[in-house]
Amino acid sequence: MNYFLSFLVLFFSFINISSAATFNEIGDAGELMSTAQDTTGIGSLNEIKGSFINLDNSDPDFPVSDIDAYKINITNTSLFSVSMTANFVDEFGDDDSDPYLWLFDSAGNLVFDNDDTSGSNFLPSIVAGDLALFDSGVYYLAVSMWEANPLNYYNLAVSNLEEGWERNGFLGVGEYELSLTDPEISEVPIPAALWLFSAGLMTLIGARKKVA
Ligand SMILES: [Ca+2]
Ligand SMILES: [Ca+2]
Ligand SMILES: [Ca+2]
Repeated sequence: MNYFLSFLVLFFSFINISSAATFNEIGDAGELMSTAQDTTGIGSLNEIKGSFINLDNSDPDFPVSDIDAYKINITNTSLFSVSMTANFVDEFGDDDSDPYLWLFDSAGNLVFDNDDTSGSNFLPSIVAGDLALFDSGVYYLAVSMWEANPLNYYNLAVSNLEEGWERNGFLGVGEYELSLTDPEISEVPIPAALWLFSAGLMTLIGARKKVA
């Protein structure tokens, strides 16, 4: 590995470790714990970009709205917050930007949900402090349309992400963005990053010694 290459490795491994990142939905994210998309990468995650599609076009009277789940790692629950922007239309082309946010713990159990930020803002949010009483670690963040609820939402039982959802037929199709504070990107391949960083550093030191 020459001096320039080792510098590049060092530079990019450092950039990867330190920079904030956007995760883009890959195809269509699943809606269960087992099919949620891992927000893989290195660094802190500050944005998730995705889209809602009509999952079943076969009967125009019964569109099936999208639900997307993402695996995230929250390092400081008291700082954690989410705000959402969305531009959804229903099956008639009318605005239907009324999504819902759900947060499930590492076992898939529902711990927090929000429909609307306010009476006039139908976009959901999680505000810093909402999760202050919860432990840091792996969570699943899911977005759905209003009134698509995880099973057992209206029962006394705790809803679990792996058990599925019930929908009421409201359709939203379009792009959305989730702006996050705090979460690290989950499933971080730290050993690989550290290896690259160390390899770059050692080569750099070796190159400097040779020069000296
Ligand atoms: Ca989707
Ligand atoms: Ca989906
Ligand atoms: Ca809403």
